[in-house]
Amino acid sequence: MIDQALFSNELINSGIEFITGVPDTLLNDFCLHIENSWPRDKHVIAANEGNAIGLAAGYHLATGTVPLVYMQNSGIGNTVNPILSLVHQGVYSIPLILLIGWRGEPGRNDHAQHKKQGEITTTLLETMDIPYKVLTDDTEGTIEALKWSLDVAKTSNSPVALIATKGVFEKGEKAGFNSDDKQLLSREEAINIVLNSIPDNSIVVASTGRTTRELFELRNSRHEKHNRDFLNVGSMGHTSSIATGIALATERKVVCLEGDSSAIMHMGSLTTTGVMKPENFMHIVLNNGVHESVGGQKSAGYNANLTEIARHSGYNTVDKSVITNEEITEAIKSLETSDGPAFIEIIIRKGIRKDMPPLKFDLLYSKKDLMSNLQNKNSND
Ligand SMILES: Cc1ncc(C[n+]2csc(CCOP(=O)(O)OP(=O)(O)O)c2C)c(N)n1
Repeated sequence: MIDQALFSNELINSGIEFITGVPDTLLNDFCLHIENSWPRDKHVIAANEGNAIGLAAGYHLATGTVPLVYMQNSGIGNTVNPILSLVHQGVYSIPLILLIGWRGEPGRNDHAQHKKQGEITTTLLETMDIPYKVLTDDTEGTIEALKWSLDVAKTSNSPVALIATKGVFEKGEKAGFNSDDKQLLSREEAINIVLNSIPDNSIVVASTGRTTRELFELRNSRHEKHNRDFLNVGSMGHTSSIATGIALATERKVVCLEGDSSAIMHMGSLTTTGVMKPENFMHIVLNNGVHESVGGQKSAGYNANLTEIARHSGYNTVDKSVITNEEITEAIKSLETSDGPAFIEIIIRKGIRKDMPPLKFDLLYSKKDLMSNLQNKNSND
């Protein structure tokens, strides 16, 4: 693994003065190092990867320097529009360095949601006319590739990518629970309380990362079936849209359980749900203020009043975020019969249970199981 301070110095010495992006597991240590060492106005953790391209383009317009945008390859999709219609050579021709974590790299075992994206990562870049180099665990090679990328970005006035394979920027160690937050519930405790408080046959849609993993484990430990859950293991930022789509087509209660970064990634969808007003829909955001599942980098969740945003988008709320078992139970009860969609923000503590097993399940089987449950009007599951 490269020394992050050395890499950061190389960036500064090469004239890169602005970094933005969405954190990724494979870039975990790089993201944390930059978060802790770069000035607050020179490193921005963006809501989504397209947001990061826009910020970087703006910074370039104001300074003429070449910004760096980091992301997991699953975020390339979010950048396609601003890359092709803003920074591409045929449009405003803006030089950027893209640092991309390569999940699902061919030949490496990874989860289903990363496989296709991993397979076509380089093809996608080629299709968008973005030259790239693949970084391996070799410090000298990485520094050389950085120099190459800057030269090419500057001479071509367009984006260039560095693709990081596993082990180049990743420490692999995850933070445990922070003892300062002891008065707050863990995500797992909060999910358990939600499951205790909603009707048994509610459909639960959970967001990518720890939330899906913990919901799955809780169903096992509670001896409950999985056929009422949709685990949105990929497609970050679209969980509440999936849940709203289900809610519009069923009379059952539909509960979306979502991390704050996931809710923020495409937060415009709140306004769509607010317009459609499904009365059987409850959106619960588990706000720890960080991107826990990829290393604990800050998210805007610590700064935003999600309850107010939801209220003004057309949701019914309890007017404030909730923290304790009693507050969560009370909030769910008071929004049980609601004349529109309901929204609850639970403030939870940072940190993860380190002995949580990896999520292993058959995606197609679980989809069929959920669909037959949803389409069986007599089902009590
Ligand atoms: C489009 C996209 N960008 C980035 C990622 C990588 N990623 C997976 S989980 C996650 C953080 C999720 O944070 P949050 O929703 O707050 O839940 P937490 O992990 O904190 O419980 C990120 C950035 C992704 N899967 N998809």
